[in-house]
Formats: sequence, C-alpha cells, structure tokens
Amino acid sequence: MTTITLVQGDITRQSADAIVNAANSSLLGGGGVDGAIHRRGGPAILAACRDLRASHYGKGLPTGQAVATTAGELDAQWVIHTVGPVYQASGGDPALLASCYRESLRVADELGARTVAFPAISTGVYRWPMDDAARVAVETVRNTPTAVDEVRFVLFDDRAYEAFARQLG
Ligand code: AR6
Repeated sequence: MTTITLVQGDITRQSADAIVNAANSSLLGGGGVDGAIHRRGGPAILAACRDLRASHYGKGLPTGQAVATTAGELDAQWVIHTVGPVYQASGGDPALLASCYRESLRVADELGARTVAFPAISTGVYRWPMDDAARVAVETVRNTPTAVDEVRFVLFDDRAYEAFARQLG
C-alpha cells in the first residue's frame, strides 16, 4: 500500500529518497520549482542533466516522460525530472499530466526509492488549473501500481494545499 501525504512548503527542504522536479524539456533549469531545486541542490544536478542531454536527450526530454539524476546537496538521493504539459498547448487533455506522475513512479521503482516528494506539476508557469491538476495527480497516484511506500505532495501555498486536500477527501 502506498500512503499519500500532503505537506505545505518548499520541496527543496524535504527529506525523501527522491524529489520530483517540474522541469522543462531542455533539462537545463528554469524558474519556479525547477530553479529552486537547482539553486539549493547545487551544480551537480545541472552537470548530470547536461550529461543526460548529451547521451540520450539531444532533442530534449519529451513531455510526460521522467528521468533521474543525483540530488546534489538536497536531502535526497535522486531528483526525478519530469516535463509537464503546458495547459493551453495540451487543450486540457490530462493524459500527459497523468503520464508525468506515472513515469516518475516507474523511475522511482527502478531506483528503489521508497519515499517520493512531488510538487504540483504544471500548475505554475504551465498554468494548469489547480483543482484539475490535483485531481489528475491524486487519481493517477492512486491508480498506479508501485513499490513506493509514501508519495508526498509538497504544495507551495494554501490554495494548492487545499486543492489537494479536497481530492484526498
Ligand atoms: N516547492 C514546492 N512547490 C513549488 C516551489 C517549491 N520550492 N516553487 C514553486 N512551486 P512551476 P510548471 C510550485 O512553475 O508549471 C519552470 O521554469 C508552484 O507554486 O515550478 O510545471 C520550468 O523550468 C506551482 O504550484 O512548474 C519549466 O519551464 C508548482 O510548483 C516550467 O517552469 C509548479 O510550478 C514548468 O512549469
């Protein structure tokens, strides 16, 4: 059984086996949670991302996929980078957003991670409506078979926390 927990706060302050990053396909950093993870995790994460680009993702990591690197100086073993869909460009189709959660859990299982912290993917710069994003996140985690013991959603503000709390019921 996977336990789903909710925390309000900064995901870069969390202790977990794996911390998920809401990245972009370049894997070279950005704003929001991505910027925060690279800032606090230090340059080892960017170096690993550059290596992944060179070896596997010359055209970028496709939307909905996930890949792991070191977590650098974060209190975690791995960062799992996933690329959420842009709400407008996706037409609101939740398939790729669900894929981010499913693929991140698949990578977590490959790594042997037992605790995984997720941000609310696509709900910032990519503008996915919070209530719908929370529904997709919670439903997908509930419906994905995984050996992960704890999935922790780390929500940055009250609005995000409340949206996820409503979905958990
Ligand atoms: N801890 C937890 N959640 C956070 C943090 C944090 N430190 N900082 C922001 N959030 P966003 P996206 C919340 O924009 O929408 C980047 O530039 C934030 O309030 O980080 O998937 C990437 O490089 C929001 O609810 O990610 C991409 O280009 C959620 O995290 C693009 O943004 C996601 O917001 C990805 O956009």
